[in-house]
Amino acid sequence: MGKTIIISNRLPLQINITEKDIEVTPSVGGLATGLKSFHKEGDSIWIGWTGMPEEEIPDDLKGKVLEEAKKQNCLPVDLTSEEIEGFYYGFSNRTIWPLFHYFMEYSEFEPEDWESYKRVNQKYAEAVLENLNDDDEVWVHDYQLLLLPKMIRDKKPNVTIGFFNHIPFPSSEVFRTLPWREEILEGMLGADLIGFHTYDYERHFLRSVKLILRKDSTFNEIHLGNRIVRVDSFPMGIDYQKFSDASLNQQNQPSSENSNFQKKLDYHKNSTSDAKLIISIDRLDYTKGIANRIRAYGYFLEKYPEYKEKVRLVMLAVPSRTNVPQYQLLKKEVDELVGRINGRFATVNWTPIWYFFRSMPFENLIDLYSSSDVALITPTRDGMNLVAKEYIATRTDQTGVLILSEMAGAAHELNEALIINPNNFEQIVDAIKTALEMPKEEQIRRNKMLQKRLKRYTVEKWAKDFMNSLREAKNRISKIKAE
Ligand code: GDG
Repeated sequence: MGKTIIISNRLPLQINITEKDIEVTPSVGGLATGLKSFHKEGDSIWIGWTGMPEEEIPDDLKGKVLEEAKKQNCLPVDLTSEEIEGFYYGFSNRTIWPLFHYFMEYSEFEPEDWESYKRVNQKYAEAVLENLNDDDEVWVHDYQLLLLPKMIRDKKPNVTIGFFNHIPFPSSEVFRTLPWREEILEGMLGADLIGFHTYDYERHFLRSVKLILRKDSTFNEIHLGNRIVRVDSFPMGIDYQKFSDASLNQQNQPSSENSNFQKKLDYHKNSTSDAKLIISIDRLDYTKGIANRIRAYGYFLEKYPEYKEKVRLVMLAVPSRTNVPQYQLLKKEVDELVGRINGRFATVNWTPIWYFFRSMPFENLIDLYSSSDVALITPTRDGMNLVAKEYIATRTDQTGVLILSEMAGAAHELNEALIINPNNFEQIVDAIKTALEMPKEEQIRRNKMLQKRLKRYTVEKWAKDFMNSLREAKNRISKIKAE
């Protein structure tokens, strides 16, 4: 067996150009955090974009970028500003992302963006084909590269290809509105195995294939002439040990980080008040339900005034896709909402919301997870949501309460959390109260079960399961062909 080639839009590293040199930092986001552990251990190369427009990398630093990427077994695909606009901000994030998260009114159908999406998928395909041996296995990731499996298959009919979709696959009634729906489905069907986080996404996909391509499936398999495509669900886990170890280490040695954030958190921890901490962590994205979460928190303070000065919401919103108008509008809305609630409820000794619009070092994230009493996670749609799982893993003393939206893929596995409908304010408000008042024994009882499950189904197991299923699917096809 050869190597595994992982392909995703972004590499797990981010290149920034400083004065006359380059700076390499890890990239933030669910896919990168999750797959990094798999990549580190195995014999794999990772193909993707560095996050910098090609024109902005000076010629004399191009070699250095390649060299730095290679140190981490990564191969950069260069994208021009024009490609980033059409393929990434355009078709990926103004068409597919909103549509697949049921924000149909945000979804734009621009033929030029579609053309760019096809061209850039072809560019990734060429990068793969240049590095591909016949016995290699190819693992394509996510909604930016839906056409890639077929593009590779057309050139290498026998190669093993897996595809995993990290975001929801919407109901066929939503998916069918896409003008390029046939090409997208055919692109995905170039894989031998197509994986989703949940059974629902898998059913939606199979139903779309039946409705749009008129292809039936039997026992999750679609027969396409001389090929069979298997479709299955693989709920992504986390590197459990990494999060629980980091949390234990943090508790033993106070952080030396002297950031504004750290000072604030230390202040909160050391303050004599018994104020409880609720955390909220996401990329600033309209699918994460951030604005409604703040509104619900405001409503909570109004409905239960006895909680004034007794609770604090620490909100970390990581900047994301800042070129897309909806994200700019959301930023404005969140700024205003935070201002309004702080303006209305704050006292001399107390600010109800601490809001950070930036990304934070891993250690701060761990500190935030482990020093809070409640995690409030209320996406209106979310493929999985790893933050919910990471929160549970850092609770080494098994206290803490997770409030989680039923619209997150993770809700299917985390039944012991307080599960809410993110559109039901009253329910969120009551869940906040229940969480703040939950007896320690009950918190421990719930978290014990959650931790047991998350410890067992880690990201490593997820990747192994996917790859084993891919091999099984491929072997079965070869056997059928031989018979
Ligand atoms: C997509 C899907 C699916 C966040 N802020 C910081 C930071 N993070 C890390 C978290 C976590 C990751 O980013 C976020 O993952 P999520 O899963 O919550 O969300 P998306 O980025 O939307 O991911 C999602 C995922 O793909 C995987 O398939 O679950 O549904 O939308 O790991 O820890 N990390 C650091 N600083 C931060 O400020 N270091």
